[in-house]
Amino acid sequence: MSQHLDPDLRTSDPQIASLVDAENARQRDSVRLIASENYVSAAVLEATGTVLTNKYSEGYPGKRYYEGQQVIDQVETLAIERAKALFGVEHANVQPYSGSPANLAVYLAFLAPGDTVMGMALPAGGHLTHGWSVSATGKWFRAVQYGVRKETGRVDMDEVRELAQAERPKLIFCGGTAIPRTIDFPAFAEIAHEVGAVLVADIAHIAGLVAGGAHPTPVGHADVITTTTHKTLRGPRGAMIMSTAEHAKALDKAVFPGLQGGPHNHTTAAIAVALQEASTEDFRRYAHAIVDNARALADGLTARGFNLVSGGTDNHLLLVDLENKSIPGKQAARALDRAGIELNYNTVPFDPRKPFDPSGVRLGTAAVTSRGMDTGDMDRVAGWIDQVIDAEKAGDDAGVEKVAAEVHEFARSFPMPGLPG
Ligand code: DSN
Repeated sequence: MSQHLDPDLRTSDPQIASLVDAENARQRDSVRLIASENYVSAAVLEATGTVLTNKYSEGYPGKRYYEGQQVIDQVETLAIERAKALFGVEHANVQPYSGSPANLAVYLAFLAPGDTVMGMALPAGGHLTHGWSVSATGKWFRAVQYGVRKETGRVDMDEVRELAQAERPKLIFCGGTAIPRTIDFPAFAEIAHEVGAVLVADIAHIAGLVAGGAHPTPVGHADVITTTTHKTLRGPRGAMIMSTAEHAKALDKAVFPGLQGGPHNHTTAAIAVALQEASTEDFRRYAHAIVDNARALADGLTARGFNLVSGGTDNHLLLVDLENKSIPGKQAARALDRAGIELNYNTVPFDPRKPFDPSGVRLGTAAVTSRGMDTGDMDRVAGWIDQVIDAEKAGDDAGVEKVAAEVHEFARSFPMPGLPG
């Protein structure tokens, strides 16, 4: 196709171009507190939008099923080596399309249908793929689930041990999607070894904190580590599986040809870029700032009468039980979105309400920290959250709109990674 027949996006598809512009502006003008989201750097964004998307490369570096891998092999090898160096692991597979396929590949590597898996229950903070009933992992495997203590909101390691000893799972998952506290990897490893299970640490949410030294590492404790690359790690949407050398072959075979076809090479390149960024001193400071911001937001909300599951946070994530505020999570989340404060409604442990209309909201500080917001800003955000919820309860739309105007002006004053200017 010659150049004049190959127009840019704005010329070729103005509708999509203007929607991309609108999303740029929306992300720039809001306070984004969704705990699993972030802003990638301009370099990560650029690597994602490259001609590497044109290439098929089923297989692994040096052993592919298509020719023309002179460049792709180098890209994937760089990503693998950077993952190994950053996390200090013996093996890394950078091909999983996202977190769920990464976890499914682990099942394929170690379990046969009907085998027992143990994971944290979804309503307690686990992930669908840790054996929750509606997921393939809960339908095709025999899943047993642990939770948190009602009084503390923290994982009950006694329950984990008792369940593991009674049910003898082959695979134990630790980690999840709504855990505001440090994961005790050595304690999980001890239990897994007692019952002869493979321990999988799903660090999707905290990978950036682990890389930056702001959360203890599972390396040396977990046999297998899975993670997405786009949450606190600040990479493109993708995933990785890391392990000891012992499990390398089984995991690689499970990803390809077991579960997936060709890897998304443009994503692999962007993962490599993100891993290099995550190995810098700047990133270490960023990881610690995420936790400082989460603590400041927790303090600001607690001071305004909000009830935090487990009483606070050790990481990037806060789970707020709104029952004492007499507003359901979904109504609160929607009102906050109208005010430019973006988060998600979320089940809280022992939630009396249904998952589609639960009692809580989940917040995280990775994205706002990427914008350069600090602990003082977090107190301001806590104040706005309080005002919006009061206004929403009073049916005061003007009150919500007043906060929206302040939030948009505030958000716009911080540069947005990935956007020029
Ligand atoms: N959807 C992700 C999250 O928000 O935590 C988990 O898959």
